[in-house]
Amino acid sequence: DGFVYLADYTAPAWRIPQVELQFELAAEATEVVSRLQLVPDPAQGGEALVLDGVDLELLAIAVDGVALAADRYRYDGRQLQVPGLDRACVLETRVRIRPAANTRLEGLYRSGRLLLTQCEAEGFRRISFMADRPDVMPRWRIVLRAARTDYPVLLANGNPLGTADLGGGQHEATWENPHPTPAYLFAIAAGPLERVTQTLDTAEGRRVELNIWAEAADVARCAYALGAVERALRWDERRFGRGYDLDVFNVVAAQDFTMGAMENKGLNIFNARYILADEATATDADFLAIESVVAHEYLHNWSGNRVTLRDWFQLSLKEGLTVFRDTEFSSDLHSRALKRIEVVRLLRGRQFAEDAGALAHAVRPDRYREISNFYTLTIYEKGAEIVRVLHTLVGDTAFRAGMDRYFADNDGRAATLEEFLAAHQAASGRDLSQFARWYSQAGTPELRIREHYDAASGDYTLTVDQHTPPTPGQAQKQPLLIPLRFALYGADGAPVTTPPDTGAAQAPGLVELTRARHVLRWTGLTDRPLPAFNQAFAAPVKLDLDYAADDLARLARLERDPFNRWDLLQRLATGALLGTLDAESATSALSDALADLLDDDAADPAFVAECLALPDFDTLAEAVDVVEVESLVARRESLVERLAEDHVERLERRYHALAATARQGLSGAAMSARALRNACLAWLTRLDPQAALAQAQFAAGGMMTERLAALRCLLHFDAPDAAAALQSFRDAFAHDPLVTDKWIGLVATRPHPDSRDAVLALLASPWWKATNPNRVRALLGSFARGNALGFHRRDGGGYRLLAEQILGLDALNPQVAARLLGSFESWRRLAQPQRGAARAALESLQGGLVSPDSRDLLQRLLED
Ligand code: B3K
Ligand code: ZN
Repeated sequence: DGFVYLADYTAPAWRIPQVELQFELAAEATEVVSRLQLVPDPAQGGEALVLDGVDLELLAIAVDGVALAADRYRYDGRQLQVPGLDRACVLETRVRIRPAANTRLEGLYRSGRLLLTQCEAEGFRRISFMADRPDVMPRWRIVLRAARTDYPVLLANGNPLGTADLGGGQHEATWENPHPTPAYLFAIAAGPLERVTQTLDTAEGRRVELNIWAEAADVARCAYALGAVERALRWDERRFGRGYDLDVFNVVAAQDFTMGAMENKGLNIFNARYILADEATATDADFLAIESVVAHEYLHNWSGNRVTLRDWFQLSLKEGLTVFRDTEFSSDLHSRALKRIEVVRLLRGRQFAEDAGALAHAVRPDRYREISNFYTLTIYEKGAEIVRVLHTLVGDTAFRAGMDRYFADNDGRAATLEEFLAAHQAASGRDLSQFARWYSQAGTPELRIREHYDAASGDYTLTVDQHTPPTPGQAQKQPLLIPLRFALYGADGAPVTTPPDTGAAQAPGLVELTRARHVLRWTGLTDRPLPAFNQAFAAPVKLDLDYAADDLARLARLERDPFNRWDLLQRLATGALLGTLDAESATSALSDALADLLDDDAADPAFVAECLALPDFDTLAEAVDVVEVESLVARRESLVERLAEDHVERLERRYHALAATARQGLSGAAMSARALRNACLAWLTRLDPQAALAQAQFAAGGMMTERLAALRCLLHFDAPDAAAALQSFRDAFAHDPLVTDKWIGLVATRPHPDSRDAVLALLASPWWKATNPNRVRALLGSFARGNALGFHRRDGGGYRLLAEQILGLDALNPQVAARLLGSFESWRRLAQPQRGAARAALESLQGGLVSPDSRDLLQRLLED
């Protein structure tokens, strides 16, 4: 049936303790000589040798130095079989591969003047023969040879051993990676690279050279990323006691890269957008994203590389854990509350939708057809939330002890989620068997909470019911172990400190839900209190509560937890928009709360900006059963307009008052000031047909954060100067692909059905580069994911446009095509006529898609 099943796992029949590779690099044709030390595992019963190798041109093959006759092996373009081997030996092969023709950007490929690799998950098999599975972990020696003028810099995993001139314009570099490392972490990079560099001494006393490499024109924009590497390294020493383990840490920036970045051992390769930054070309959000992605990849060195995965079903063991770690890094360095808001917006807008749509899957799936389709928000973000739940349940000290134990017990090994849980179970003394259901059960749990207060007796109860809706292949769900944080506020506004009688484990303000229903009971309360729940979003759940609008507004003032203050305002807005609260009282309560926030010069301006930003379209769409696209957008627009009208003077005052702080570079205060100014600008522009303020901010030049926000206002509100502004911006940055992606993203997200025409025009222009994943995401990804009115046009024109492009991209870069296809994940919840139009667009792809990636997704999207 084309599936790989978790239950079918068997240990490798052959171990490979050592690999030696020798590359003769050239863009058109590269030759790779491989020497694999092979050792049969007697426990596996003498199975024949089978290695992965996809589309390799096999030039020579020998065992222990003796060439193999043609009848001694079989190679079908996918796998190499060598029957009859039964003892330790060295297999030597020579193959030819074609980097310049590789548009998949998987294996060895060309990006501009560089040669680069991307091997996770199963790309190494496109470079040479290998047991391409994460539980085979050799040590590596890598020799790179190339023409010195074309490829002056030759990088690979591990430590540099030396270089040599080979004469005739050729040179070579030798690298050694002494740590047991699976093939998915293999990497090389070659080309005219320059670097920024820094040397430091680790806490364990190792002298390490940190380098960020880029092409000459870009190297001046690498300094910020270099600083981020150092911060991540120091933070992992402090917070998790984890040191760095090689003499060099190399990072390379690539313009053509399918994902964000890749944590290859000692040689991270990055999408240039997560490295290159200066104030003139990168926004504040870009700087923060760069820091967090750099940290993410660095932190993988322990959670992923030193301790790797037994098989790909364990993917969240490294990804969820590493997202948890990078999120803690950002929270420790900047505002914890703002980071939480950012994460929860992503969860609610995107991961909850994934969990509720056709592509829902468990954080540890039990089968897959194509593993590339499982690099999802569920594996990453929900996986990180589950680690956060564990942290909440056991507390920080036991969590750290559990992590120490996990790293100590599994260093140099390929581990499973069971082993992760076993380490935490041993360190905390807690039984984690019910907790483990979080990994196997898909879908977002819902907590329905109802209160009852009896004024005569002073009895107050909260009845909490948990329920997880069915998902594909999982009709029935078991209760999860959910830590529910809560606080009660009395009539005087002070927290009620008496703990409830719950009949369940609890710490102050925290009850552990284990059953389908829990009742929390207080006695002797003289007034009905106001309850608040899930502070800091401690559990990734949906809450169904029946507050009245003015209770919500009052609670938003009383609540001590900053995340929840923001969330209560989001709840007010959602209630007003979806009609679950009385619209007028919710709107005026929200408006009053925003007035207080805008008047509060002591509050963090970035926090105020987050409160002004109402739930986005995706979040609202996820919260309704049937998505009426136009009416949802229209209701949201009119609420924003009403709120903007209520507060014109306040918005103008804050906009101007923060101007001086906003000029203070990359300080936290300046970033905060720019965040609120740009939020004010967007609201003010919507009320001003001339868009005078936006025009002035655009004309003032300044930092990219300010220019881009102004340009967005001009384009999205159809300002009179929009076309001229776009033209001047386009010309100023025509040489810079990353900034070009930014204006293309703005054009693709202009909130109007006719924005489809602009997308079509760009597809027919020289700006379009189907082989560059960033460009595809900027134009088509932004259109499909960030332009509700354009993508969901009533006539289906948005869906057809995307489907046609997916068809073409599928033959070039399957992972990019499959990603775009995922934009249809919630199509079944669309109202007519969109649902029918989306189905028609999907059905038009049947028979046309060639990659296993897209075919798997299409099948799951259309399955009943
Ligand atoms: N581990 C890589 C993702 C690779 C995905 C390949 N299809 C990036 C990261 O999560 O750090
Ligand atoms: Zn990762």
